[in-house]
Amino acid sequence: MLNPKPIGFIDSGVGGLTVAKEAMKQLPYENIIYLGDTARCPYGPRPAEQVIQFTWEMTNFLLQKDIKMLVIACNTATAVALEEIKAQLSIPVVGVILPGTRAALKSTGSQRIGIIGTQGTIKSDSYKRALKNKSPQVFVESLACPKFVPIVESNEYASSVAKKIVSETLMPLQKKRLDTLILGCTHYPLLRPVIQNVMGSGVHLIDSGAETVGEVSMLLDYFDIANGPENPQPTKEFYTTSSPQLFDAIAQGWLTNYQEKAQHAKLNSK
Ligand code: I24
Ligand code: DGL
Repeated sequence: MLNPKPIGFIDSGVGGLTVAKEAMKQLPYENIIYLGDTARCPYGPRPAEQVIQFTWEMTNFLLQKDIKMLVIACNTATAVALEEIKAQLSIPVVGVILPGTRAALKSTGSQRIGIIGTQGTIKSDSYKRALKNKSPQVFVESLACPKFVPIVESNEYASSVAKKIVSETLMPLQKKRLDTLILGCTHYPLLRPVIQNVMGSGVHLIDSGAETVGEVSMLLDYFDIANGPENPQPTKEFYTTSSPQLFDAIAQGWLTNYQEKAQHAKLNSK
């Protein structure tokens, strides 16, 4: 049974396009709707209550578009809102945290895993709990990196400034003898070369977003709702809560063959 309904992706802004890009690559026949709350980005420094509220507003917007599955492509939103949203929806809901922890546990030999993310993600302790829940003996070191999102968003992610900030920030992880580090934030794949350089080649980096699409693919098969080659030209819709032009500029720079025009979304705050 095919299901031509779209898969919905929500994120605090444009960072979730790293997840959407991976989805377009791994699932080329799926119809996609992406909503980024660019007007209120970043979520990382915000209190959990507020992030939960905003994530519900985005979820309700996409439910009105009749999606078949919801991907919470933002680590900060997943960390605080996934359980509650999953419990209340009747469609499958996927977050970016569990798939990354699974990949990390598979990768680690020494049982010493690091996790980096926004303040909200690290404060929630969601990654650490998920790791310990699956593998109680594993050693986990978490670190909030509040300067990383601003480096990416100021387009400096390949500069010497990035190199300096990343190496200073990751200092506390250097002596921890980690062999695996989870990139627990949508923006960090852009800093991957710099992070790899700072951590050294002995540390395996896990891109939580890329891992998530593997889980989406598995669930589409499990529920028998995947699309195949009979849908050769899947639809892509993009919504943003701020300027569609600015959104398009970033999407063009990041996605291959981005030809769409983003639309403005108005979310209902209670
Ligand atoms: N990257 C991100 N956010 C930005 C940015 C960026 N500006 C330059 N680059 N701005 O996230 C956020 C604020 N905007 C968003 C649009 O609406 C208005 C407010 C990371 C994106 C990851 C896909 C650098 C940059 C780019 C193109 C592609 C990738 C990239 F310009 F990192
Ligand atoms: N999307 C967020 C995350 O993955 C990063 C940007 C933000 O702080 O909103 O945690």
